[in-house]
Amino acid sequence: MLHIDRQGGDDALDSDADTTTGQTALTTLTSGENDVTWDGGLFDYASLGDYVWEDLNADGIQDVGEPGLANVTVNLLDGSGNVVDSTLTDGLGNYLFSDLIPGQYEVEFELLTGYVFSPLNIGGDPLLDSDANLLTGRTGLLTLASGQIDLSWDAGMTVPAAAIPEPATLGLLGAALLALRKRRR
Ligand SMILES: [Ca+2]
Ligand SMILES: [Ca+2]
Ligand SMILES: [Ca+2]
Ligand SMILES: [Ca+2]
Repeated sequence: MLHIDRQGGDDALDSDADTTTGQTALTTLTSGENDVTWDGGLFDYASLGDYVWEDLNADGIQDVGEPGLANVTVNLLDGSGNVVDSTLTDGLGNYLFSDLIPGQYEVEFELLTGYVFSPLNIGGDPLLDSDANLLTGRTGLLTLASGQIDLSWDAGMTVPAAAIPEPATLGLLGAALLALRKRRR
């Protein structure tokens, strides 16, 4: 029989029974233990982060002097594309999802108003590049191993050059140029 739950509405809580099982197991551990049993095996929780920055020169690389961006919404998706957690970058542009069961995830960065994403996967260093798809803001599926702390999932945002001149200013400038041309004829 179909059951439609109209209460709660928190997909993150009800979408993954395995997650619930894993977290229930954790509550039975004595303090100091970090391994939990899941699907018959042992694992350590994994973490995922960690940075959104303003890519001032729009080259897709985290350069010295480029600041972090605060209050950027970062969503954590499971391997099926469901949002399982969400957070904001702190004052330094950092974010972190911790206590994660090893497996497949995807990170989704929400673009700040007036910005575009930096070009992704530029240069050879995954710790210094941007990983957000220019259209979706998503990293693509990534895999976390047991105990892994992967801080290589970052996003650069930049104010597009074309957006810097005010349209109204351009209009006035255009009108002035037209007037000049007419006077010269
Ligand atoms: Ca840069
Ligand atoms: Ca990358
Ligand atoms: Ca990266
Ligand atoms: Ca990083």
